[in-house]
Amino acid sequence: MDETHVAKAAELLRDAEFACCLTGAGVSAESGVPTFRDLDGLWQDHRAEELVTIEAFQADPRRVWKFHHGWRELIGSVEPNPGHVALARMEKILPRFELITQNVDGLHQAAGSSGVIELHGNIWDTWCVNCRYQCDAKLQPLSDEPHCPQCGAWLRPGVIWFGETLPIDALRAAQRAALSCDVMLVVGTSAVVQPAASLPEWACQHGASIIEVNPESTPLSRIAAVCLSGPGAHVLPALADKLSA
Ligand code: BV8
Ligand code: ZN
Repeated sequence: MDETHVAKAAELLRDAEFACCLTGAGVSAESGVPTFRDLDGLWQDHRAEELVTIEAFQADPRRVWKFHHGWRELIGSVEPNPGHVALARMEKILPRFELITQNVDGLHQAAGSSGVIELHGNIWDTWCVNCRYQCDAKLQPLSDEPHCPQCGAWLRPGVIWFGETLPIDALRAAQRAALSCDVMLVVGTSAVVQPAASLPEWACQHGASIIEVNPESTPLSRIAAVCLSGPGAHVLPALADKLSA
């Protein structure tokens, strides 16, 4: 991690009236949550389209629930890492800081971030496919093949599957932030999944500086004012330390 790049990123964030942050699966990697597309990613032995789509659920709800129960069990056993904690610190250090995540693991909230904009839902939410029944699987453990206590239909995980539109309030809030921020910190995303991946482009087109935190380069690297090449759990605490110095 290049110290001059960290210093430049800290200066951009310090000078910003409004900074926002977009995170992807990479920010949770050091917590032990596999990323989607990296070599040990969840989808290497599954095709995403087979598991995280409404069609897959309608075709075989048991198989999709098996995947999501495993996903919940794994996420339930991990803790936020220093990268999540550093982002929660930035919310307190900077005048205005909004966090947008593609992740469904709830680890930003567990680390103390507030007002987190969850673009793809949350793995602990559970909805009925037929009526308005909802529940929080953290508070109310579910059977392997959960059905609605009110109408008997299947329950589903409260995550946004491929081919499903994002929660309109979350998407609007994220788009508003992208169009009005001075700086966007982009952490741990391969910038493949739309419409989330367009947010940094929108921010850049509206004059914001992009800071990318990722051990690899991505399609966003070309528009980044600063690329901090390294894991979020090391880079983000260094950045937060610089900001609070
Ligand atoms: C939509 C919830 C309108 C599930 C997820 C055909 C039909 C239908 C739609 C499409 C289509 N073709 C394209 C689309 C659009 C589609 C899409 O974008 N597809 C992609 C694959 C091309 N999008 C959608 O369907 C969205 N809805 O468009 O609605 C619509 C409706 C109908 C028809 C058309 C359009 C819905 C997308 C939401 C899908 N749900 N998650 C679940 O989680 O179980 S997406 C899933 O991918 C996760 O949320 C994840 O966060 C997200 C993005 O991935 P990343 O976070 O970037 O993770 P990834 O593994 O890819 O990268 C990790 C990065 O971290 C890497 O860069 C790595 O280098 C880095 N890293 C690794 N270690 C570290 C690190 N960085 C920092 N520190 C480290 N230690
Ligand atoms: Zn119901």
